[in-house]
Amino acid sequence: LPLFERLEKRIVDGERNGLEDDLDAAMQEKKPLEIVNDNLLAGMKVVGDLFGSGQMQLPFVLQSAEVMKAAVAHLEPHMDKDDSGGKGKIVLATVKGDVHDIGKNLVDIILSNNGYDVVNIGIKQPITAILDAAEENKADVIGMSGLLVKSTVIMKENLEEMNSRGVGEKWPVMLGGAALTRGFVENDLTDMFTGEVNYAKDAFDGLRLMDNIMT
Ligand code: B1M
Repeated sequence: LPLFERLEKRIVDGERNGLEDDLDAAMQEKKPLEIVNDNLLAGMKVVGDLFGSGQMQLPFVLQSAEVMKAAVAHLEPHMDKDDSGGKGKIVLATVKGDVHDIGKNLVDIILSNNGYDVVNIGIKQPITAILDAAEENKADVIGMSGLLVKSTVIMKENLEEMNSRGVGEKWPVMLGGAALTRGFVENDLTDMFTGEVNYAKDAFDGLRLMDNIMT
């Protein structure tokens, strides 16, 4: 297979052997982020479709996720960076009950590489932990990720909790993840939340939103 198709297939097959060599060769032709967007995410999409239609079992999805993570970790040091920091601080978490973190970690990379301070507190985080981290780190923004349909319900509950604690206006909230839609955020969450809630379609949309919020 040609190099870029092979890279996509590596994600689908969960094949790590020789991954770094292929990535190094790919970086001769494309920027690391283009490789992530064009090839690696394309592979993850195939994995999601195969899993969703019952043609792939969970342990293989996990292997694909591991290869995806290894690939991003190998590319990350080569990405263009604005290391200045200080443009603003965001606490990032995957919400309670949800283990998916590849997307959240990509958001972390994109924001960190573009001058934001990111406090990434990990997966399965209850709102109490998210708010504690925002308070302790004097965050400007709270970011929540979730990929399960039930995580969209959790996000709504989290905003309700922020309302009831009276901290809705303290932190603008950014939400993302495959189960969310702009419609859900704009129709179901904007009015019930006392503060500002934004939907980010992908990591670059997240960066654009952060730039808007912080200026
Ligand atoms: Co799971 N899983 N999974 N999974 N998994 C999905 C989400 C699913 C859609 C697959 C499917 O059925 N087609 C489905 C959810 C269905 C639903 O809720 N209706 C599903 C399921 C069912 C499950 C389990 C329940 C399976 C089981 O146990 N029976 C289980 C859940 C466990 C739990 O959470 N409690 C489970 C487990 C797993 C693995 C552990 C095997 C693995 C995750 C590994 C990991 O993340 N460390 C996994 C994977 C890999 C997937 C799919 C295949 C791929 C997800 C991914 O990484 N995509 C996924 C299929 C899919 O999404 N269509 C699936 C790539 C990633 C870059 O995209 O995260 O969307 P994404 O992030 C994007 C944007 O959404 C956005 O930017 C990113 C980059 O552009 N974004 C943000 C994300 N967060 C953001 C936050 C922001 C801003 C933007 O600001 C804060």
